[in-house]
Amino acid sequence: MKRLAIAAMLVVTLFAIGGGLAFAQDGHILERIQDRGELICGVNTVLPGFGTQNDAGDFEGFDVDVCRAVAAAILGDANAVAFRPLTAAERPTALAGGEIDMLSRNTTWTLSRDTEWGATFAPTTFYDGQGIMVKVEFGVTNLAELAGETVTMCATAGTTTELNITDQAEKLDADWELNTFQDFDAIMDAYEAGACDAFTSDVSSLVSRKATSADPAAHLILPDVISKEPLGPVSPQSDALFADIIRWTVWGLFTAEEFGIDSMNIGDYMNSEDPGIGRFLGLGDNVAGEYFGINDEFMVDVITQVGNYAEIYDRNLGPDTIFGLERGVNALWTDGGLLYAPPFR
Ligand SMILES: N[C@@H](CCC(=O)N[C@@H](CS)C(=O)NCC(=O)O)C(=O)O
Repeated sequence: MKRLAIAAMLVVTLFAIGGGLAFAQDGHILERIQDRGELICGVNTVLPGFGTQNDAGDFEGFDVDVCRAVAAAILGDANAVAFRPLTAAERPTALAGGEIDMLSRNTTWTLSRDTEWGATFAPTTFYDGQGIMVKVEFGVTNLAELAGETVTMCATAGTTTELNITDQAEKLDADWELNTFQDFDAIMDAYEAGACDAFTSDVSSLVSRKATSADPAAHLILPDVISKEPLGPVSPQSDALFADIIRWTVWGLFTAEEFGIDSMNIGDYMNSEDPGIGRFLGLGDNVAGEYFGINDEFMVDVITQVGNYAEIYDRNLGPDTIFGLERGVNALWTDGGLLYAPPFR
């Protein structure tokens, strides 16, 4: 009798562990991407440098390339992506409703989003902060001066931007009226037309909008940064395996840069005798992608087709683009920045 009870308890325990493992892994999103032969990625289309659609209708930008990297990792094809344009406010429902597999759209990692959105945030791909832009003719050169003015401030609805600026106005006891818009283009139009004295957003997007405006020299981004905006890809919390794939693909982009492996020289590394590189690229007997149920050489596809982190950054945002963004804190940890990946082993 006693033995039977113990056996029953053992069965229940094993079942619970098995069930737990199955839940922790899941994999339904990976399966659906593999069946469909395409990754559905939610993106911005009005943020040059991060997410836009060019005249030929192709999507491009830093966040868009992160979608392509994940498609290359899973499907071996960086072009196997269906891009789904989303406004800021549409993000949580698109993610929760399964309309998209993942989101790569200048999205800030916060506690409430990590929980209430039912989301899993991948490692930060771009460390940003919130800034404020004014017209030079407005005559204000920093936040303290702006605090003394009566200001109509404009921001995108459904963003951390509107929450942070509300905090800031309260802290500074400033007479600022906040107008929010669903559409980012509408803010820029209102600001250009003089309906907004100041335009607040992530600094990277202010740089983007200033550089692509009719007269960039007419605008000033104030030197004050009022928040931390760690931006990165997001996937549904229900699928830890898929989240792991995104996570390790992002870390793979950092690691490739750290090893000095890029889309041009990767051929030189395909017979590397360095065990760390062999493991990273999944060469020979090394298991890499198999841990997730994808190709062992998944990082070879990512690097060959999309490049390493530095290539993605330089192509979309770097000194040779109109945005001319320095790497700053977005440099590798070995260069004094914040990008740091755990070991591929
Ligand atoms: N990083 C912030 C802001 C994201 C955001 O959507 N920002 C605006 C301005 S940078 C934007 O991209 N708007 C475009 C749109 O909503 O279509 C967040 O995650 O809430």
